Amino acid sequence: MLMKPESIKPDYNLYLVTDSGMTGRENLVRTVGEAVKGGVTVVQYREKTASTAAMIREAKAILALLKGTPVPLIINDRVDVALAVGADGVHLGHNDMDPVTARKIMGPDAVIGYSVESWQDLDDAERLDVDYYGVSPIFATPTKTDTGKPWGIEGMQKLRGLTGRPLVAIGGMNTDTISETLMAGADGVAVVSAICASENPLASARELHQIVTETKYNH
Ligand code: TZP
Ligand code: MG
Repeated sequence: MLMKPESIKPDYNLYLVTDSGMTGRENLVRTVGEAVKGGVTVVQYREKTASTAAMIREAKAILALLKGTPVPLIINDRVDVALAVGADGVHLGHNDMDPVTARKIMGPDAVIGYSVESWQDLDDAERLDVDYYGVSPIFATPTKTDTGKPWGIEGMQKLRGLTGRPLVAIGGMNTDTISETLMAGADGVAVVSAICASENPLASARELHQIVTETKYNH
């Protein structure tokens, strides 16, 4: 497996996953901009309803605002959209394009994330050339209800003992839960509603980022 140079390894600390249903389509790009100002370290564009044309337009607008920052843009599910806009990578689950094919298409420098929803997913993923795992879900969340059994804090601890790959926790991550999740071994936390449904995405991102850095570096 090719190792990426340090310079293109993302900082997974605070990972924003977009939801246009929460922000409103017209506020999506602005919300991402505020979240980046507030300290998010990765942006995943996750869009399940828009047309491909609209996705490409929106992803391009997000990429434009990330230009000049170290924050990478990851596209959920859609390798074609990632390539079309020149995004940094894709996030895939076991029903999406397989990571071997995605790697072939996107090349060695692309960031490929893989959702780990079960022990079987972990087993499969360990054999694959992927860059990080989305540990999904940590807690049950109204944002996504068609999930497997939540891993909980104990599941995160067990996963941490089994893999050296970066673990990004998703599902129910908010100001009350991120500390214990990081202390259980997560490298970063991914949030949807904690930022996309916030009245003040900048302030929410800032608060989450502060908790992440205090937990990871001052403990
Ligand atoms: N995948 C697993 S849980 C989830 C996704 C996209 C939603 C997480 O949303 P929230 O609002 O941060 O709990
Ligand atoms: Mg998917």
